[in-house]
Amino acid sequence: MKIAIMGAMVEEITPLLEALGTHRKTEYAGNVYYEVEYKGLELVIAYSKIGKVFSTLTAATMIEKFGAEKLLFSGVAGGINPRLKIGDLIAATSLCQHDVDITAFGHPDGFIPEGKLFIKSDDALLVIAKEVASQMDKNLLEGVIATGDQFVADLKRKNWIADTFAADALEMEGASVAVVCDALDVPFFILRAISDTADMDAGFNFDKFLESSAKESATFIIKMLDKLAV
Ligand code: 4EZ
Repeated sequence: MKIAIMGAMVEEITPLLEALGTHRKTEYAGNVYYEVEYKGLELVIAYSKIGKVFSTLTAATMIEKFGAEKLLFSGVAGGINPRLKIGDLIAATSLCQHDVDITAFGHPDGFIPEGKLFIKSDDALLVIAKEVASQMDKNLLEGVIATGDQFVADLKRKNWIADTFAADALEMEGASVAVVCDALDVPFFILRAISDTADMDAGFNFDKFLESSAKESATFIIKMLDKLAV
């Protein structure tokens, strides 16, 4: 089984590479892809760079060039749901693009004709995540993740995204990865640990908690690999 694990920033994949050991490096299309064998699983790991465009390229490359049959995303996010504190984990049940706006033509926010407003994550991977959470005695919130090409550090924008999409967290890559995986029929799972709460302190908190929250997410992903390996 070949599994892709991606992040957006180098900080999001470094704890994975450190834990998983020696890897083969391939440079392709402006990114570095690391191939590792772990407990009989063939893994391809990469960070895309930030945002929907770069994450689309990386997800598609992992599937089309490297042959990934499942895709796991590990990273950090801004929390919306008040139950999410910094360091807490959220697994996306579905994802949407909060910055898509062709409402001038009567379409709802986030909707593109012939696309889907919300893309659902793979149920089997969510089941595995719940098993891992209970084994680790960790809280794992499941909910909607809203994606857009904006670092949200503004209460008005955050509340608009919360109200419009009933979103629990927001970030900049999940929905674009979901579009790729959905189109190519690859089961996917998007995990994020909260680094900030998308308010006026977001920039400061993001810098402060990026590393520790990225590690929370990566540690959880490795436990999921342990389950996928058996
Ligand atoms: C994007 N990622 C942040 C990239 C920040 C700084 C150089 C996650 C994220 C996020 N995205 C954490 N907090 C966020 C927020 N408040 N808004 C958007 O996936 C790059």
